Amino acid sequence: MATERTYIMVKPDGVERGLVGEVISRFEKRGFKLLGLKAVQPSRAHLEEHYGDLKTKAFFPKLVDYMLSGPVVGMVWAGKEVVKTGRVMLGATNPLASAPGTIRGDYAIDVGKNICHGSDSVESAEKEIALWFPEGVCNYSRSIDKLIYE
Ligand code: RTP
Repeated sequence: MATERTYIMVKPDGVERGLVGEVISRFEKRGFKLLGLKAVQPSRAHLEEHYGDLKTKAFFPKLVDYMLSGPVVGMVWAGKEVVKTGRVMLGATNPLASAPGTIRGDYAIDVGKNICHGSDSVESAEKEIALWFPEGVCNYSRSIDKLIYE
């Protein structure tokens, strides 16, 4: 059975605020497996492709400018239902609607500075992984999985 993967990205505000370790730590401690990790300063064209579905939204130019304001840290995590669970761990898009205990609910206030991104479906996760990690990511087995999965 193929393991589900998701693309999680700490946005420029999260990087500058020193929250990269916090985001990694939460996914690690939950039991998900890290397959890829890198800091990048993406181009405008790259971001416009990543957020292609949002091109017609009024906030699109502001979103791209915000994402261009500094480096981002992209990561690929794997595990059971990691796409859906990853979104739950991030919290609602608008931080003020995010539950305490989620990343956005604990660390953010405004929607335009919401710290992190998480793929919203298995299909978009695979597209985003191909876009952000064209060189590919790791694949390995872990002995600790027997302590995490029944
Ligand atoms: P993401 O892709 O970053 O995980 O966010 P999402 O699916 O929860 O939300 P989406 O609707 O795809 O929006 C992408 C990002 O655009 C910014 N945004 N600004 N009204 C606004 O000003 C507004 N709405 C959304 C946020 O940074 C959001 O994460």
